[in-house]
Amino acid sequence: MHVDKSNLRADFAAAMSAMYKAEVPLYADLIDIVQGINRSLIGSSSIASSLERLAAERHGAIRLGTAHELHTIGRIFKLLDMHPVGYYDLSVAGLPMHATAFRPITITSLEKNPFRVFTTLLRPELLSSQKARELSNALLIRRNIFSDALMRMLDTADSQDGHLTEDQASVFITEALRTFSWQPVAASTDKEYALLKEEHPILADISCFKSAHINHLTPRTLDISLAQKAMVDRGMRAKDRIEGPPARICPILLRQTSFLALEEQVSFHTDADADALVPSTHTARFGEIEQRGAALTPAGRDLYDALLAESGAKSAGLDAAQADAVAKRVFAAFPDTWESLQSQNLIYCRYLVKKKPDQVHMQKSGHATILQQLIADGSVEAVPITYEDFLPFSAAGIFRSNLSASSSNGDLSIQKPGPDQAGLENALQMTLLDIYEWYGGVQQTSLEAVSSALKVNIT
Ligand code: OOG
Ligand code: NI
Repeated sequence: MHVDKSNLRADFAAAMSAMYKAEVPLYADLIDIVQGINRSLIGSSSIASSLERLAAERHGAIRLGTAHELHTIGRIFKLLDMHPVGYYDLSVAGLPMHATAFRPITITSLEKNPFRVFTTLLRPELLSSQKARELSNALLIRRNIFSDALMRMLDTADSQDGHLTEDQASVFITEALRTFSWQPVAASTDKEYALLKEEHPILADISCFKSAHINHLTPRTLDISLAQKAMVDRGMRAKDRIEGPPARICPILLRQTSFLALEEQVSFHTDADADALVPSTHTARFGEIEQRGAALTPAGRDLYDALLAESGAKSAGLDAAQADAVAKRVFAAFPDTWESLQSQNLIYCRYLVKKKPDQVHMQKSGHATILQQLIADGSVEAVPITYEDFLPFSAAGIFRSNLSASSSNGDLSIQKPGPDQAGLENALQMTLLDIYEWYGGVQQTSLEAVSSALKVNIT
């Protein structure tokens, strides 16, 4: 008997969550806070989601160093029915990296378990320092973050049409988790670590360890402002601004905030004595929470990006509270009722038939399209589609907030910033799904169902 991939993903995500709770106890506190808030808000939230889905909902993040690592991670996630969606160019924020997110891509699979992993790949060609580039490359080609047993399971799955039996699945989960676990002995010497960290802390985090440690797991909250307050009340050191759009009546895209990375014990090899280890610390892993809203169409996203840029420009030099006030004022230009967001084509929706329409009424189409009439007379309901992806500037803000806790001086000089989606796809040996095609497809399928149920053409 083969294991269902969504069940495998749910088991994998639960095992990862248990591992991370043991590794980073702060994460267990985050889960507590978020679940308390979600239980109290579930009835009143305007974004449709079941409490079961919310309780299980997480995303994680890993940072990889080589094409081989990314390709193999792609094979692991494929067994979990997680596919690469979207391209994120982090060089726009001065980071020598690009990313994609692995996640389920059918509504049924997402409903069963929406686990996703933001996966970053180093772009060594963007590093200005040749010395750092060579050292990081030497460390990366030497390491192997996948166990032999894991590689055997991936081959077994390939020979079984991409499936595993129950016994194989449990070996697979145990072995795959090692790749994401924290390894207390570094792969590099203390000097190599110091050199790379001086160049950029992220470079040291990617290159000096024996695993691709998961660097955070993020629960989804229905109200991030409430959750952030609860966390500060419990004494956690939160980032001073929430990334993404300001608080609104109708949530859109993604709002995220994080908690500073912890200092963790790690030992390094030394040049002096091959057998000796020196104890030290590394800061990389942190807590993060997020609130998800409606997915934006390209028109909605253009408006969002323009307003984000405007509020960024207007808040230069201001403190966090002042910058939040500026963003709130600037974002007043973004419509904030579900009706206006839908009718102005700013969000994606799933359309559902609610009752049989009044035919006579439908013939008299004034300005409104047939779809808008059907919505207006209550025959069709427009349900906003939740944004299942990430935001490059928000991701960069999360990266940065965790760098500031480190001793290094912050900005890295990178060469020729600019996207290289083909480079990421070549490394992965898979094509990335375009986010707009995905949301557009979900919306279109629902329109086709309405059309055939009501015998009208609204596609
Ligand atoms: C990834 C940061 C991005 C998000 O939620 O946008 C991210 C990282 O720090 O490796 O997780
Ligand atoms: Ni994250």
